[in-house]
Amino acid sequence: MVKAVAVLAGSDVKGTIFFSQEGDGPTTVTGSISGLKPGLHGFHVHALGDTTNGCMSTGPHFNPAGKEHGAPEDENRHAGDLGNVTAGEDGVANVNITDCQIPLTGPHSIIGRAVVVHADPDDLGKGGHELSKSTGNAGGRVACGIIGLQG
Ligand SMILES: *[C@@H]1O[C@H](CO)[C@@H](O)[C@H](O)[C@H]1NC(C)=O
Ligand SMILES: CC(=O)N[C@H]1CO[C@H](CO)[C@@H](O)[C@@H]1O
Ligand SMILES: [Cu+2]
Ligand SMILES: [Zn+2]
Repeated sequence: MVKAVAVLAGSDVKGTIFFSQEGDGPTTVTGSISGLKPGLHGFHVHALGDTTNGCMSTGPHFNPAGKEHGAPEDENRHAGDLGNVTAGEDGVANVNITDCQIPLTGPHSIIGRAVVVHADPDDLGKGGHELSKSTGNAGGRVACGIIGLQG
């Protein structure tokens, strides 16, 4: 079992996201994020674990296969496309996602990359906006954290 964690930090938004993967199986993503506006928020793995310029320097969605932006269940999606998380009226989103494209080992490992939560919903590539096919038009990056190995 390989485990990893990302501590999300933003000006109002905070959270902790845990990752675990057994062998070559899917990766489970759990945790919670607080301080969000109620509703849907785009939630992705971005390519770089670089926060020298805050969440802006984490690069685009992690996309080792060179695909378009999409929904987690789509064939044509970035590996980092985890859809959105839903915050309740209290601003808290509980995360519980299982995904096969974000391994914690091997050439496409997400260790050292970043988790980003956005201000707005991810349209999952279907919004018809010029940004739909690259970012899901999910708006600003309200918090991010670098994915690091956990013992
Ligand atoms: C996540 O969801 C699965 C399947 O619904 C459930 O078995 C598991 O307990 C949940 N984990 C957390 C941390 O909520
Ligand atoms: C409205 C919408 O886009 N909902 C999606 C948010 O993300 C979750 C997790 O991927 C999907 O299940 C929803 O369909
Ligand atoms: Cu993103
Ligand atoms: Zn994407």
